[in-house]
Amino acid sequence: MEIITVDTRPIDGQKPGTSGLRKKTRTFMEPHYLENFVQSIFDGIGGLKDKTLVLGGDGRYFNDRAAQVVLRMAAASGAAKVIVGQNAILSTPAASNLIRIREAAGGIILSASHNPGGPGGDFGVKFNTPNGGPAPENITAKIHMATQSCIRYFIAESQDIDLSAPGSAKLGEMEVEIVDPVADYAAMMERIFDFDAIRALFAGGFTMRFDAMHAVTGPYAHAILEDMLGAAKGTVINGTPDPSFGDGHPDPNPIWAKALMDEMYSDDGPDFGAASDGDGDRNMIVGKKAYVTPSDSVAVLAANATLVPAYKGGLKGVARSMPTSRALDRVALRLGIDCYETPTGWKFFGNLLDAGRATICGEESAGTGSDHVREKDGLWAVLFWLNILAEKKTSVADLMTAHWQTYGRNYYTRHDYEDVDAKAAEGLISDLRGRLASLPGTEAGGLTVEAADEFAYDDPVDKSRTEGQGLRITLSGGARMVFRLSGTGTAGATLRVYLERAETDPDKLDLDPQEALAPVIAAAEALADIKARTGRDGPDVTT
Ligand code: VG1
Ligand code: CO
Repeated sequence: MEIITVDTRPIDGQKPGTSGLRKKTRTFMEPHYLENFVQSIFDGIGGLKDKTLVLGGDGRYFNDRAAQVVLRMAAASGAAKVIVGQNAILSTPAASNLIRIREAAGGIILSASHNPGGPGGDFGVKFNTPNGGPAPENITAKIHMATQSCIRYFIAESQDIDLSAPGSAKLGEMEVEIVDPVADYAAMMERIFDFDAIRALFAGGFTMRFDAMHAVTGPYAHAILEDMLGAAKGTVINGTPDPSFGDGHPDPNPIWAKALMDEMYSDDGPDFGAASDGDGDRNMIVGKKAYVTPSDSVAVLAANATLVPAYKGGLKGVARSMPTSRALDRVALRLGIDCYETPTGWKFFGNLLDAGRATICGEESAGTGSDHVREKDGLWAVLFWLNILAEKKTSVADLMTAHWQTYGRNYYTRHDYEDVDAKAAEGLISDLRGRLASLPGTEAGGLTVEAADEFAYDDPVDKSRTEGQGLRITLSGGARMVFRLSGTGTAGATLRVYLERAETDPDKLDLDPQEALAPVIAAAEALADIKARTGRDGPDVTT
């Protein structure tokens, strides 16, 4: 095997965002683009010599080509071994699990997650550390620094490695171990949940639809839900990963999973519906005519955790990202455990999970997970719900009603303004930021501002501080709004406006969220002048 040193030049903008580096697929396919970034990962972590790496991706367009490049570069950098999913496929939580159980030095996940794929779509690369979690800020900063001085990369000259079947191959000195992407993950799920109880649920006639959205969870869901748990064939739809995700948008929310929503809201729909995203770390939960907002979902999981074998001893603590609703805080208060508030992005939960301070974590963006891996985990959340329903023998709608009666309800919605002119979006944020200090005591849309600040996070474990994590404004009546710009987009800017209001009146727990939140929505418009600044009449996506 010959190792070639390729001269290159630093490429601007290779700065990992909320979750890895995401760019247009055609950008990643430009000469040296992928190679520069991969070399910078290796350099940023102090080289690969004699290390073991995990490699896989969500199967999107260019996944297969990029995987061969990473293999050749890992061999050239002296890695001892790369453990790669068959056909270079691994869901994000499955990759996290493999890194942990194989004690690898880290992993590379080829995915732009919920972003559309295909030649005209997006591609992404993220690096996970030995704990199985997304690289924290201090490491992504080192990787970014390495991209700025990247003037050469190393790559082995070789034929493609055949990844189509489990087995072992050699690339020079380096071993390539090709593994079934599903097996270890499915075994872990079986250890966490009461599969017998869920099997009995399905055997009793319980019906379900799982929409894999043509993305990575198809093989996992077929194997676990249909083969292991006995759900009827056809429970899993869109279950064959497609490089272009069926030309869809693999983001499990009521807009992009509309076909599933329509089925769940029809009169003869199934008892339970769920969906996952491109790389399998997000989940959408919907009962018969009962959509569960992700912020409520994580609260329900925490409140009922002891019904699940792996959590029967109780939770050490819980954590949510700052824009996630405070429904989880209510549950934590009652359980007498800590509830941590972190910046957006799973990397901020890693220290809390490693230190045993939190067991369950969640984000409003349909991400939920626990200390079983160090990523959010879509199918895990779905199985958690099934385990609860099997134990409680109740419907999703009734479970939600009972939950709100006990804890109160945090009405919640997120309004996204996508592909907004970047200057206009930044102008909106910086102008509002400038006015934060003067807002308390003033009126907005009939509500009074109680507090306003820009969120900064002091990590209680490693004491690092992360600033600039979103503008938050609390208002009278338990209302809150948060403004931040997305860190995962690849075109223009996406403005996210998160709106919330607490309700404890038992007669007012059954309203439509958009109506219940109308005063908060009006206050947000009054404070930030969203329509005029974005030039939009309303949000592109409402979740
Ligand atoms: C979004 C979500 C965030 C999530 C991130 C990665 O980030 O808001 O909660 O952790 O995507 O999820 P942003 O910066 O666009 O708001 V995934 O499933 O796309 O890796
Ligand atoms: Co994802």
